[in-house]
Amino acid sequence: MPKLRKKNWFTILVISVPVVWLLGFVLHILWVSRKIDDNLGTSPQLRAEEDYILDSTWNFDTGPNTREYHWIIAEHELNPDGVYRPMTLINATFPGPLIECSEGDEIVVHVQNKATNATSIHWHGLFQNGSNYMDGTIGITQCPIAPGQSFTYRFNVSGQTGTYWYHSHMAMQASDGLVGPIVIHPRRSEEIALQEVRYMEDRVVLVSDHYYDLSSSLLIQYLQPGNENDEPVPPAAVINGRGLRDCSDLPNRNCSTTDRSNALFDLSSEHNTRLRFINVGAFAEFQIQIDEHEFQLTEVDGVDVHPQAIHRLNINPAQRYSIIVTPPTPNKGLYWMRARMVTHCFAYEEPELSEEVRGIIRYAPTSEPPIPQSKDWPEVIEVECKDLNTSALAPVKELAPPEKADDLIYLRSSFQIGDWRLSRGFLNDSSYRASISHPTLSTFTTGIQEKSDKHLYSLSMPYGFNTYLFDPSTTLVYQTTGVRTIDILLQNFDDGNHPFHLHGHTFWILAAGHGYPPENVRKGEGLDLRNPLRRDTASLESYGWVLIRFVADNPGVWAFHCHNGWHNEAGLSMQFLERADVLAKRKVPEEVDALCAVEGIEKGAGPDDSIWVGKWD
Ligand SMILES: *[C@@H]1O[C@H](CO)[C@@H](O)[C@H](O)[C@H]1NC(C)=O
Ligand SMILES: *[C@@H]1O[C@H](CO)[C@@H](O)[C@H](O)[C@H]1NC(C)=O
Ligand SMILES: *[C@@H]1O[C@H](CO)[C@@H](O)[C@H](O)[C@H]1NC(C)=O
Ligand SMILES: *[C@@H]1O[C@H](CO)[C@@H](O)[C@H](O)[C@H]1NC(C)=O
Ligand SMILES: *[C@@H]1O[C@H](CO)[C@@H](O)[C@H](O)[C@H]1NC(C)=O
Ligand SMILES: *[C@@H]1O[C@H](CO)[C@@H](O)[C@H](O)[C@H]1NC(C)=O
Ligand SMILES: *[C@@H]1O[C@H](CO)[C@@H](O)[C@H](O)[C@H]1NC(C)=O
Ligand SMILES: [Cu+2]
Repeated sequence: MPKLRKKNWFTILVISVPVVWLLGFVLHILWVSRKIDDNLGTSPQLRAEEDYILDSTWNFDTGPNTREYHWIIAEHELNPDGVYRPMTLINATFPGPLIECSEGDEIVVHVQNKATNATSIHWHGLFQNGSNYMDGTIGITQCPIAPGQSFTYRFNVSGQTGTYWYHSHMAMQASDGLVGPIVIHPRRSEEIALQEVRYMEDRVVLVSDHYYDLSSSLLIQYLQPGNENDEPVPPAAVINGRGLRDCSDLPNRNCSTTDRSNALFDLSSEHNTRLRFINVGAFAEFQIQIDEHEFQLTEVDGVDVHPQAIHRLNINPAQRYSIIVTPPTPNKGLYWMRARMVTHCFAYEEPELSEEVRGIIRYAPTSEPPIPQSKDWPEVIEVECKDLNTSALAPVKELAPPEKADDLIYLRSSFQIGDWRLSRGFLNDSSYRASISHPTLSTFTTGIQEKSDKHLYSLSMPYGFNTYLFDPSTTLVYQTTGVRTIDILLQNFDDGNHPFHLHGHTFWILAAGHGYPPENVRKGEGLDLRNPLRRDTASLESYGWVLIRFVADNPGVWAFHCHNGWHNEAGLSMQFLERADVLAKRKVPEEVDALCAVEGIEKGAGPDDSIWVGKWD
């Protein structure tokens, strides 16, 4: 080996210093940028206004397309209205991303659960015809997605258009932030026919009650002995995930409103805008107004209706309404949108309560912070738990229900205080408890395919409650064979307002009232069947009743439940197992069944009654 001369050493040194320095610099930059990336991935944020504006260049007439999404579900601390609270979010953003698609499209959502509790996503209002196992309903169509697990929802959207949403169907997890909008576009020509007031811009507006504590801790308090159905009162509300609390009102909370503001809607001052309201909250009914604006109501739960001019919109949890807003003349530029919770239905005085949340409608950009000087509509605030009067709303696409129902199911909805002073929700004598590891769908299909026990179910039995496979005291399952038309007459024996939702269908609202249903209603006679309103979530008012009709033609198991999260968890839920003959021949895909075998699926489930009373057998 030749000996290095001194000069060479010197050269190496001179060259290597800047090289090492440069290398270090590059490594440093890489490290910093990786850190920034990590932060972008995990530091939670509020959804940007533009994310909820529908695509103005949407091509209505192509397709079908596949819309594919990757969602990471994880826990974060976020302060949507100033108050920090633990939340469970999709991709660290509140509320969840918009799914915008056309009728006929295939939706693929890869869900990766990085949270500490199990989850599931339900696609509210979607028919899932042929894909019942993608309905996302714990205890009914699937087992939860355990922490650390992934699951892919894959289904086609067909036979429906309009405004829908998605949410977790695991206990009350939706209320911790797992909610988001879905919009299904029809063909252009159909859209023009169905929406009778033209508009140029199109947006979604999510309204929601907003709690400061985790739903799991509120739920355990609500269900504990001695609580007579005192639903937790939400201290606040948000519009598109935003609110603005005065932190000095909340000395016991970690609150900061730096970078927080009311939801801001920059609307065109020339053209009409469609606003698709969705109540994604757990409990509160909202009354929505825009100062000095009248608007046209044009859609109810995905069903386009002839325009109705109103200036106040009442919306219950899970319901959707589209309104068309026309810019006023003269135009003041700035107006308040007010979303008020109907506090009459609240069980107690909540010291932290701020019942109204506001958004800002802005017609022209301003340099100053936008503070509207607009005036509220003058009438008094609602004093009863009453829904919007929908009897004047008529669907554009006329569809008369079958003239007579094959079956009438009359059910009494009530809260009863039973043993151990536990207050629970009942449909007649049944109070639902989700069987986390044995969803109805697989219990039925595997039961039928593995055992040929004739008594297991009776396919020759055209209809009735399946009390052979399911204990009706906790799992009330109405089973049908073939296609049947079913009337449900629900009567409310308490003072709450219950937005009842049927999965997999829209139903007709045939009649509604208060007190005892009249004889003709009980017999299903003398009803106006000429084009009654159809929707998927109907209000059962305080001491009221409602008669709905639907055609049980969608093979699967479909939940029918109160969409008030607290009431659903207290047991106000039953199921329809439709077309048992068709379903018996179908298999639940392996990847859906496989969810049940994973450890941790019960994490985050509502409390079992046995935690208070102990187990007796
Ligand atoms: C969510 O995050 C994943 C992983 O970073 C990414 O692939 C996906 O595009 C994000 N989705 C949305 C809707 O932001
Ligand atoms: C969706 O539609 C496509 C094309 O019609 C079909 O091949 C596929 O099986 C459907 N998927 C489901 C889940 O029904
Ligand atoms: C408030 O919450 C934020 C976010 O979790 C945290 O960074 C901050 O330290 C908290 N402040 C107080 C006073 O607890
Ligand atoms: C609802 O509206 C209909 C038609 O506009 C009207 O006949 C009816 O009296 C209203 N019902 C209530 C309870 O106000
Ligand atoms: C529910 O209870 C009412 C009152 O006892 C009864 O008339 C009705 O038939 C019951 N419904 C069912 C489906 O059993
Ligand atoms: C579901 O599909 C079946 C068979 O194609 C059809 O008869 C039925 O009307 C559909 N039901 C719904 C709710 O989409
Ligand atoms: C997870 O579920 C458990 C049990 O219900 C509950 O105590 C805990 O607070 C939940 N965690 C989150 C982040 O929701
Ligand atoms: Cu209810």
